[in-house]
Amino acid sequence: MCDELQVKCLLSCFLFPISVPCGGTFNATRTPQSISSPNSSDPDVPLATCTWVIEAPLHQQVEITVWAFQLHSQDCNQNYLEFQDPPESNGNPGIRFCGGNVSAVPTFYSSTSTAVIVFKSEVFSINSRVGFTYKIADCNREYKKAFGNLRSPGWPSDYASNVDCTTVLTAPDNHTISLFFHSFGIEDSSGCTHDFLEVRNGSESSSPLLGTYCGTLLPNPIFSQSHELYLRFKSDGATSGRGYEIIWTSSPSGCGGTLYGDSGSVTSPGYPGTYPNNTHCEWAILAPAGRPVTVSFYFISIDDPGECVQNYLLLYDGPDANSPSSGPYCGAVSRISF
Ligand SMILES: [Ca+2]
Repeated sequence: MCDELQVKCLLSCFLFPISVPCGGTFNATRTPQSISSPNSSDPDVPLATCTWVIEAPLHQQVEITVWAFQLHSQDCNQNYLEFQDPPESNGNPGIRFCGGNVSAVPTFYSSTSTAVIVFKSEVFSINSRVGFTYKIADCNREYKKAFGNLRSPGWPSDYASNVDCTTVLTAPDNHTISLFFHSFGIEDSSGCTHDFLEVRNGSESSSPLLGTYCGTLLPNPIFSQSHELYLRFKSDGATSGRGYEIIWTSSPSGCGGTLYGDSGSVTSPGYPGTYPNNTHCEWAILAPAGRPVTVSFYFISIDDPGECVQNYLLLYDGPDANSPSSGPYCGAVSRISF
């Protein structure tokens, strides 16, 4: 039998070292709320992981802004901050940061109404910590990454009246951006004066206009001339639509890049115009783990002398060009599936 003092000692001696209280599930609101990792000066506190699950209401997304980030070790396997985006990241690694440069961690927006933040560190101390704010994301956003998906506010529900949303895409410096419309339905009006999506080549409302879109016809893809694109979506007080779903990617070679998500679209550069000579595009299609990818072509027109040696399309069933391939394809074909 042990007395009360011994029980307390057993609890504090055995429970504290194996569990630093951190993580949990939190509901995002419109007001930003702050969370930071625990701070323990006890050198016996072992390797631990904090997992925060942040939930927004249905059809809303979570915005995470990191304001403190430090790791005492450069070992990125054991010390990192990771944003996960379930269910899209189901099984796939999330976006991971290590080292501890807070300015290198861009604002994170979840794709669905749930965001997961994982902080793994060999110790928790003032030299190894993370602090962030979370809230329901509003529709003004700046994405600093190489690829992603854009959906109109409220998607897959119809967009609301009187919204005015600005999105800036910033890809890595030497990249150009490809923007593919996958679904589109914005109230049609002459000159798109009621509701519209406008796209500009640059990061400002004054950057050169690439197009203003409304109606239900899928707009042609957009290929930027810089690593930045500016989008503004505006609706008036009456008549809504289902909005839009856009897949975007970027690469240093003018075409190609990573395409990520449940479904999407891709075209050759300049489509529906002809592709330029000496075009070489490589796309990587990345789906949530355990989900086989189906690729369907509704239009192929590749001009070649006949053997598909000079001009062709090849598909690789795997992560790189060492994977089993299908093709080469050339000529004119419509509606084939893999
Ligand atoms: Ca309208």
